[in-house]
Amino acid sequence: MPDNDIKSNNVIPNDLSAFWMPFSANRQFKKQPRMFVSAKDMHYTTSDGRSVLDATAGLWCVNAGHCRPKITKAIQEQAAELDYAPAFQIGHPKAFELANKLVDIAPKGMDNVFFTNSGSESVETALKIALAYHRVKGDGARFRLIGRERGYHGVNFGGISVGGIVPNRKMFGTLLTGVDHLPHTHLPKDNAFSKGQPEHGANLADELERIVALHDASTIAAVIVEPVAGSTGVLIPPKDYLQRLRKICDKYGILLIFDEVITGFGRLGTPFAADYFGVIPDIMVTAKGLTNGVIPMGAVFVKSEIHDAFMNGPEHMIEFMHGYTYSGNPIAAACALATLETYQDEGLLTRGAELADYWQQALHSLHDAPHVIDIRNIGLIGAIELEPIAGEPTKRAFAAFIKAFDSGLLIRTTGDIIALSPPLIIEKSHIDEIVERLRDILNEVE
Ligand code: PXG
Repeated sequence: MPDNDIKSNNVIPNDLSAFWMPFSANRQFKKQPRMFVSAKDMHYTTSDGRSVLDATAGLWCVNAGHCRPKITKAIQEQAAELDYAPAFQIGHPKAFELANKLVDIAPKGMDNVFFTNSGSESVETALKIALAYHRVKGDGARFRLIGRERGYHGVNFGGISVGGIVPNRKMFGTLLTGVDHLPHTHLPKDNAFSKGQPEHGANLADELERIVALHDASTIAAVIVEPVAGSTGVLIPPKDYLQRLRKICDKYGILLIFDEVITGFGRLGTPFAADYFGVIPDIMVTAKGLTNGVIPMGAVFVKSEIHDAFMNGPEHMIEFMHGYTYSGNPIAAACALATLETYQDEGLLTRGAELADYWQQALHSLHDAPHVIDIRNIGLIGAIELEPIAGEPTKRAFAAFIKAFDSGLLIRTTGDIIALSPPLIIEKSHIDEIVERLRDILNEVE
């Protein structure tokens, strides 16, 4: 049997060669494919008919669980009623309704919403709003953007420039100029096995003072950070870190952007991480959970002062030269509205708070499992960091991922870190199952 000729299941194509898969080990995958063919609530079904417990909400996005009836119905009905409407100079009601509903659940003062189609596009949009805002205010010398080491802000040029993941940056030339980075806050020596926010590292926010001293505040437009860094292995902000960052930004007139693509829509047990930490950014980047991951859509929230600063000049003129063919797309908007309704009906935006203690205890019970060098958690996010195999980084965690998949558990790995972010409908029995399976897997991997 050729390598790519998968088991006789007529829903699977025989030839896997044409599709160049994103962020995947293509050759390994095509030799040993893993496919999902259906999903319901907490579980996927594989092409060979096995049930897989979803401990990652897809890719941190299926917060309400899979194939939820209201969402499915809303998409079906919208597709039959108004499939597409031009996004520029013409509207349709659901995009406005959605923006209003989002503002209702957003942190106070974030009164305007710009729609995109992904987290990456939301990031680019936020960076452009920040630069243009200073310019419309007559402060156009503020062109610098400050990101953070180990930050992930999607894959477009602005996002990889302010991001801090070396392999995502090094292939792609000069990137944006005028970018600098804060240090990351991962301090395993001081903070290993912290429950919730770590004690040490708030002082790392003061590095912004050093960056300001180097470049001068008058050249800095914005700082962008993930409140909790997800992709690089769940880096939880030390106590008081975000508060200090907010204060320094205020002191120098620098906009603070929170990238809430992962933390938005209930992941921490509050609607947004801004609510959890009590730190309100000027711009908030979202996607993923906005539509339960079902239809691609992102949303950038801005404070009304920022939006209003653009609303000048002749009224027939376009105020902000930016937007996408699919900004506020009718089917995406209908999907997001039904998602918000599902969150509301089931209290999902705050459900994480009820389960966070149980989740924490369950995860930390793995502290004595083989290879484990750190466990971190906040809300319904968790990470288990493994000791890398000497000279072969990522191999152990990838082996754990494959073993988990084969044994009916979906986890995510990044480097040698297992990241967990289950749908917010998770029950305690699922949490127990995740932890039990992980223990078995860690016992088995080399
Ligand atoms: N910002 C953050 C904070 C993200 O986590 C993006 C932007 C980009 O979103 P899009 O929709 O363009 O992919 C993300 C995406 C993982 C993982 O397992 C994380 C993401 C995507 C895929 C996998 O860590 N985050």
